[in-house]
Amino acid sequence: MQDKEVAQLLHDEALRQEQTINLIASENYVSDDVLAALGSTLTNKYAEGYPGARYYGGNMHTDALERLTQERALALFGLSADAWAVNVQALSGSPANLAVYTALVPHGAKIMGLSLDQGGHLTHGHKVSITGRWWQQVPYVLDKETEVLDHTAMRAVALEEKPAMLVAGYTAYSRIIDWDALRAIADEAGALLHVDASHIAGLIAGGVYPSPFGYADTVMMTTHKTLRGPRGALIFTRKDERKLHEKVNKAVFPGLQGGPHMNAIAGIAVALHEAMQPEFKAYAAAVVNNAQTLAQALSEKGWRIISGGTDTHLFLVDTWLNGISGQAASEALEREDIIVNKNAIPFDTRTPIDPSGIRVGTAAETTRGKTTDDMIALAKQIDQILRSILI
Ligand code: DSN
Repeated sequence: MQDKEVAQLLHDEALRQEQTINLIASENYVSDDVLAALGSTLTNKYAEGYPGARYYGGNMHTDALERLTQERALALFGLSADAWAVNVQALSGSPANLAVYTALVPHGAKIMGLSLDQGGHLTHGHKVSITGRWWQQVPYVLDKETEVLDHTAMRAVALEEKPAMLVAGYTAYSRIIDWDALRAIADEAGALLHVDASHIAGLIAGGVYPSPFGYADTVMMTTHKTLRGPRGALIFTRKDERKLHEKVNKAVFPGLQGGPHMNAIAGIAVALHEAMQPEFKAYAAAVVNNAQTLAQALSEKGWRIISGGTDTHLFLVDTWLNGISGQAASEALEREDIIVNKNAIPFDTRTPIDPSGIRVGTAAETTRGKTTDDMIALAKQIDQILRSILI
């Protein structure tokens, strides 16, 4: 690379990634093939529109690529093109959720989403997100005792508020979601069911987490978390007489975006192909096994795990119970090259900038070949680091 300054920064970041233990639940390491697709000449190409209907010439190869990506996305989740459509152009998760609401929820109508401090996401209608200004969030919360979804309370909120859309799928929730129960609540309230499967996408693809496709009207997922692709998003829409998929396509382009990032779409296609291989099933199972082992080992050392454990790639630790804020915990771990993020825990009494816990995820380290033995050693190391700042 001619640009020495940028080359140095790229080198430094590569080294940082190599030399640290990455427990950030939303990150992963892509393959060299995904990186090659991202760094390809496709970044030079404008492809506004959809395959066969572009606004620029020279799109014969991007048309084929986008169609291939769509076919792979449907195939990975066992969906037929008659029943489901998929849009592969959204730039990432937040714009993808925005596109779904823009398409399907009238301006000012109600979106029922899990509160941010309980494990939801900003774009599930939080007031600091545009989704909380253009639509009205009706929040739901977890059961205070068990720290899992409380379907009875959810149903009561849904029937009282009659939201236009129920949003399920979270950023800091470690348990199996009962899609059937959520579909029933949405139906009773007359709401659409939108699933944000960003965190669990790879687990669903790998067959270790229940699929929401039999229940949802729309499923959005980012491609760079457990799915292990480049940054991007897929929006799956049920195809029926409601024509939801046509509305979603129009919301993505021309509603919210111009030209799609075709190099990222190529990277997504590669990642989807990788996720169809038998090794990916083994990977997904190992991710969950590692998370469960790490959570159990930390619990045995006296750290409270929210909801008592995990069924996924992630879990929350209540560090404040042992006298350490989430900020102090994440800083202490980073000094020893273990990277996590501070995170609110359900019913947190502290602020989002210095909450009561940390979020821990195993997708990235499992990609690097870490085993359950490594998780037990890691729990010991984390425990020692955190206890060292107590004295
Ligand atoms: N930033 C993502 C996460 O860490 O979960 C969600 O947008």
